[in-house]
Amino acid sequence: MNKKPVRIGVVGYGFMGRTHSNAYSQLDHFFDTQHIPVRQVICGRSEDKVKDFAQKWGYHDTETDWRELVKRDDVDAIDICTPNDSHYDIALAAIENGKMILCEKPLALDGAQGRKMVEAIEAAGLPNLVWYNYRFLPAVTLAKKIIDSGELGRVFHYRANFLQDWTMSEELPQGGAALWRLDAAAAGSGVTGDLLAHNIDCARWLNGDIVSVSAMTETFIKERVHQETGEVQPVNIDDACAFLARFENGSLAIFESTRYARGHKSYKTFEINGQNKSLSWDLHDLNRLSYFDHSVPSETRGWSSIHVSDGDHPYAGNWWVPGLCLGYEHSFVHGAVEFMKHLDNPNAEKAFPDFRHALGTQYVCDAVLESARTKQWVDVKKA
Ligand code: SOE
Repeated sequence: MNKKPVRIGVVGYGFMGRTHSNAYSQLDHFFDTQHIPVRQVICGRSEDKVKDFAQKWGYHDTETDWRELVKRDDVDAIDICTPNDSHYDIALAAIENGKMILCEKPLALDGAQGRKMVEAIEAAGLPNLVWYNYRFLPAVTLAKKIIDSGELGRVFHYRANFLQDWTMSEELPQGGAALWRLDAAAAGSGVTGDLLAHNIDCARWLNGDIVSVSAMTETFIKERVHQETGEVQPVNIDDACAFLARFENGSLAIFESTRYARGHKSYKTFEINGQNKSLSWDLHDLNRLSYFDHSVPSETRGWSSIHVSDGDHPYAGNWWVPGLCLGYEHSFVHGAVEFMKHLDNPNAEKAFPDFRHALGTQYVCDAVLESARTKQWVDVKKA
């Protein structure tokens, strides 16, 4: 097959720079898309680190300034893997230079920024994706297939958690490398934009739009030393957030996220309860989807556990032989695959969140934070 290279310029060589680079390096070995990613340029501020990264991950070239990267003629798409406060500026400059964009989640600091990004990229007609990766795990994609078939019947409930415990120490600084997620200026918000945004993306994909929310948030540790300035500064992120929500389809939801759930590293879950069937999933057992079918005779009825690793399960057949497991990193490969498939066939329905879908998620996050502030139910804007 005559492959069409998509030359990618990645901004950021941290955690996400690695997950995306790994995805680009694996894709063509396991999937047969016509478009294939090429690791063209890696961009980051430290010349030494960016050179090391390029060598390790097979990039053709390096840049130390994203403003130069977005202008390059040998780059077709910009992949934004930097802290949230830079997504807007990099995206707008990339759009001005006619580049496609793959942007880390959340789309922006807030809905106001996100809306401008959507308007600009749609006016330019450039393909775009936001890396909400968990929907590309085979078990989550299988849940989507089952829900879309209508088998669940009327949906009554949706519940989701994302629990961590890594910020419980008062000694942990905020801000700067690796800790920018604790600094509201860089992150926009705490667990709402960082963790609940993942759950909201999956929920809206699986169960439709969320129309209103009622939330509470808490900042347990009120001051921390800023890693860059050395000064003690107020902490302005939400350490924990829980909210109730109503979906457009009439179902009710409860979402919870925290970085203070001792013992939980990344416990991400969802459960959906329909009239006929229920499904539930959690990230710590990511290859399994739990399935309850009320039509089974009562003697043998119960929750069954589907190991989503067979040849005809989503994505699984492209990898190893049936029964062998996939992991976190594969979700990024699958996200990149869906983007390449979209370039192959732009008129087919997209299986990935684009900027507009991610704006809808951002609007839910904004409504959640507003509700926590005002102690009122808040209606969610339509993206
Ligand atoms: C935070 O700890 C974090 O790394 C998020 O930023 C990611 O989006 C999530 O997938 C895992 O947790």
